[in-house]
Amino acid sequence: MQIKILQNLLEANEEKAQEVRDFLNQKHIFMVNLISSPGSGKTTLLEKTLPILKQKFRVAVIEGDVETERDAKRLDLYQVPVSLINTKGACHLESVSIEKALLAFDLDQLDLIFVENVGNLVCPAEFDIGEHAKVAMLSVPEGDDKPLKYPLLFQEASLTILNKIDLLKYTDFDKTRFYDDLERVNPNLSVIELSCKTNEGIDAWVDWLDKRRIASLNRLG
Ligand SMILES: Nc1nc2c(ncn2[C@@H]2O[C@H](COP(=O)(O)OP(=O)(O)O)[C@@H](O)[C@H]2O)c(=O)[nH]1
Ligand SMILES: [Mg+2]
Repeated sequence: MQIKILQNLLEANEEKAQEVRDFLNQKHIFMVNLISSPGSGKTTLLEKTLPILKQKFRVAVIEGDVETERDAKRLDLYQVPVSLINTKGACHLESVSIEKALLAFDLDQLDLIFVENVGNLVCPAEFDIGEHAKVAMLSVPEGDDKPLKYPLLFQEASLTILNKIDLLKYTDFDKTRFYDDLERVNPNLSVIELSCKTNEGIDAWVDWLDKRRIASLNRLG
């Protein structure tokens, strides 16, 4: 019985997610779902990239947080539209809340939307929110074993960002093991090594977004 209910929930979420994606496609908006553990650097990455991206695209952010407006306030400083979803305990965002959050934006004035999902490597991987790409972020201090421990996220993602590479020299993070495990979980996954501290990898990330957005628009014809 419980299994059936969960299945119905997932199906309803996927239906709504497809509606959200169709709607975004009509508006030619590319949406990225940024997923990681709490503290990996999602908000910091947005703080680093918004000033660059704002020069090329009309950008907005949907900020998912269990509680507080803290991250939304951090991003508000960059003068882009920010829509906050407080999940009040839920460990992920769902497509129905994304649909509501989109109402806060003038969608005829946007090219790109980032969703900062709730910090968690498990639940957000299971829920399609109508995004065009999931980006899995992992930071060096979390350890190199995460792709094998949380395979679904790395299978669902179009890109992995390995953040905080400035800390590599202070940890026993084994890059060889990390890449070997990632290859086992998803051999097609691209990886960008990045540091929000030194800015290494930021250009590659902006470039990836640019190319991926164009590819998504071209698919629409
Ligand atoms: N050393 C280092 N610290 C980072 C880097 N990126 C983020 N941080 C720090 O990690 C902490 C958590 O970052 P935050 O963006 O709030 O993580 P979030 O919970 O994923 O949004 C903050 O103290 C950041 O300054 C990085 O590349 N290197
Ligand atoms: Mg954050």
